[in-house]
Amino acid sequence: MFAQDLKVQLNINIGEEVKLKCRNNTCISGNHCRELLSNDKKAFLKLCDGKRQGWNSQLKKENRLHHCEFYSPHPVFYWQPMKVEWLASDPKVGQFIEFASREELHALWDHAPKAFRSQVVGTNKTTIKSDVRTGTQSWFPDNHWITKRLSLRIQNLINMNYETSDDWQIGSYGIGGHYSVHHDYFEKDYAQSQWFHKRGYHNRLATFMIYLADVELGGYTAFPRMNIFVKPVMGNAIFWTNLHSDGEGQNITLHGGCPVLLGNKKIANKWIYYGGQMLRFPCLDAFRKP
Ligand SMILES: O=C(O)CCC(=O)C(=O)O
Repeated sequence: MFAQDLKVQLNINIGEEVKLKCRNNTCISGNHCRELLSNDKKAFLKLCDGKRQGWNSQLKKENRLHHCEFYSPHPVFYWQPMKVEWLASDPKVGQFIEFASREELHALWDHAPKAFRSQVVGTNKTTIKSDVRTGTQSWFPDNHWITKRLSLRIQNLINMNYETSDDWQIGSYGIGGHYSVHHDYFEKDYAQSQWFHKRGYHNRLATFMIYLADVELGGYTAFPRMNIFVKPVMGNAIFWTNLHSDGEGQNITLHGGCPVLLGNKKIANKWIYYGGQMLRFPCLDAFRKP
């Protein structure tokens, strides 16, 4: 079965809901309010079926990057380099293979707060009910050995300070569960009115997402404006940057979670903020070239 068929059968309205959140192009709901081009919706669903579009002038040339390497950007990876598949360079998108062990994934899932709520989006301090996301989630702070351990690994891997980050967001989707296309960064007006901006966090610079389980069918993470889809594989993680070096949102990072066709999708998200990275990235463009 393809994502398109499931969309019809389960009456999933991927992408449409996002429009409802915009009134006269004015944002009324955080980051989930960009007008979607029908091309984005089409490309998203195609990627959800595991098919890429042909490369065209709309898709940035430099994003055709694709290569794999053993990556040891910090001495902790000296004996065991991380396997990485680079998918795009600007913004940087990479998939880390076997980022976490099964024991660590079970620990993260088992110790996460169980107060799962359905259909909510936001940060750990601001949560709003939404119809663009059909799944459950909870927030898990960095005060537990497992969250601290994984956050430190991320910090060493992508050279970003995790002290200015959201708590871990642990999410799960059943059959038909999906997350319509959206950006992880917040619209300027919304960001500026929020606690994280006032504390100097600014906006979400990077997303680091771990897949906690395999999904039998569907559930890809798809980026329609970069022609990228990633299959959820237990223990793997994806990482991308959401902002330009001046802190403006990278609109080509539009992405979403495709409908799960068979199985259960479990993910853990860590969003790292722009504020707090200045000592690591005096000029935020200075990402290591793969
Ligand atoms: O489920 C996915 O693959 C994407 C999730 C996502 O985009 C998010 O949680 O912000």
